[in-house]
Amino acid sequence: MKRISQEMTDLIHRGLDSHVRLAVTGLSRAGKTAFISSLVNQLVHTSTHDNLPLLAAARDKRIIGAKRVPQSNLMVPSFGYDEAMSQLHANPPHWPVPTRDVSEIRLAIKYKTHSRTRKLISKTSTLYLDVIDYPGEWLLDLPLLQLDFETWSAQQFNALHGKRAELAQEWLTQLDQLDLQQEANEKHLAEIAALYTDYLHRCKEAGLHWVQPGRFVLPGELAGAPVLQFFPCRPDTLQHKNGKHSMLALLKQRYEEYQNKVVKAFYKHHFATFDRQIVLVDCLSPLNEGHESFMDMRDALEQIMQSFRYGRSGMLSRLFAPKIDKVLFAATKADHVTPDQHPNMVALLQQMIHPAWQHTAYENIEMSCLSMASVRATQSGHIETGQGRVSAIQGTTLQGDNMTVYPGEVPKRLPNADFWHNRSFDFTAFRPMSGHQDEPLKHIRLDKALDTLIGDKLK
Ligand SMILES: Nc1nc2c(ncn2[C@@H]2O[C@H](COP(=O)(O)OP(=O)(O)OP(=O)(O)O)[C@@H](O)[C@H]2O)c(=O)[nH]1
Ligand SMILES: [Mg+2]
Repeated sequence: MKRISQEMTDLIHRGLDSHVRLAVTGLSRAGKTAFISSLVNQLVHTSTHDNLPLLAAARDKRIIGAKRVPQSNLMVPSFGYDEAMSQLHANPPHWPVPTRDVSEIRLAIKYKTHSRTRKLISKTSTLYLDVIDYPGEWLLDLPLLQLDFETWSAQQFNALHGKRAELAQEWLTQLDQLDLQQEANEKHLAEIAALYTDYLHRCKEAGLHWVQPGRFVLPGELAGAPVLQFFPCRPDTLQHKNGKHSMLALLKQRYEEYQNKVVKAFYKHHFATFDRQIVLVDCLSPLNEGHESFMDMRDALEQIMQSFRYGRSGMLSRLFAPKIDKVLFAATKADHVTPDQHPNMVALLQQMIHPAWQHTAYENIEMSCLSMASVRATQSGHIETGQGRVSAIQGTTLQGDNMTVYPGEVPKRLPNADFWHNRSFDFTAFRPMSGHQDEPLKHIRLDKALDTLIGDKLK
């Protein structure tokens, strides 16, 4: 009898425990690794520190403790939390190294429940939180599923103007010497594909983030695989009839393989398992870089948003049945600017995503925006100048110099090209602030992000 009742209690407990898969994405350098490291670090410290006042469960002292537990999906690499923390706690502290692939980490958060019904059975529950890190570039590939090779090629060539046209020169020279009707030669194809991949990398270095196929710049485990060896062709060279074994036939075959084995596989095995999503956006770097880079970031964001537009009848829904019901867009690295500029950061981010957001039906998905800093690198305060007191931030540059600066105003509307002519905005990269290992990392509004993303699961 005792055994049965123990089994019953276990069963009820399991029924009460919940599980959330929180996906974290953003274009490269958006701040994903810093965010996940800080999220884990904050949650494991919250039972002993008042570090998350904007997360209701933490503020009400209902979180009993959080710890890392083995992840459920054994086929995905583990998120490098210990490595990231040892870099952030080094002397001097430095930022974690760039990551290139999907990874995940699992936390068990034990909390005192609020809910009357839950309380009747047990006073405590556990939320299992899986946090998954994946490159935002992979979401740029979704539109490929609806484009055949010819249409995709035409789109890529349409986009070849401005900086892109310059950066593509080497690849184009080789492409123009290629006879698409000749018999397929894998080695030759690999060489031109390498030049195309170089071009995409150069776009990213120049601050242009809309690159397709997204896996070419962040291949993860597919680096060097033939499925990543193809490229778009000039539309006027695609009209000829081609043989079954021609270069063109092989290119098309690889493109289709990429659609099926890479893009679809990601949506099916990863994306469709996510419950909640945070998209990190670094709006400040494109402000530093210029108009073209800024507009490009906006386009890339619009493309990323298409992945959340699945509704009940969309193509994605039919294929993979995704279940994300909340998406939070977060403007990261807010500690780069003075606090009075934070509302402008949010307004700017909202304007970047609003057109796409308003003109399409995001059925049953809640979306919101905020600004935050996962790991603070600066302190804010005031300095006295000839004109009076002005707000400023203070930090240590990557070279080790202490600096107090006023980085400028963040425009609250989408800036036009003139903004960059009278450059009024410039920010410096700082080292993360040093802190003791026993103390949680310093952040700005990471707790607000957590409350939006998982607050309802901690009731
Ligand atoms: N000041 C400040 N800088 C940040 C913060 N988060 C990230 N950064 C800066 O942004 C850089 C990139 O952050 P990561 O967390 O590595 O970004 P990521 O999205 O994981 O980048 P990839 O792994 O390359 O895709 C860091 O090296 C820092 O310089 C933050 O909260 N504050
Ligand atoms: Mg990373």
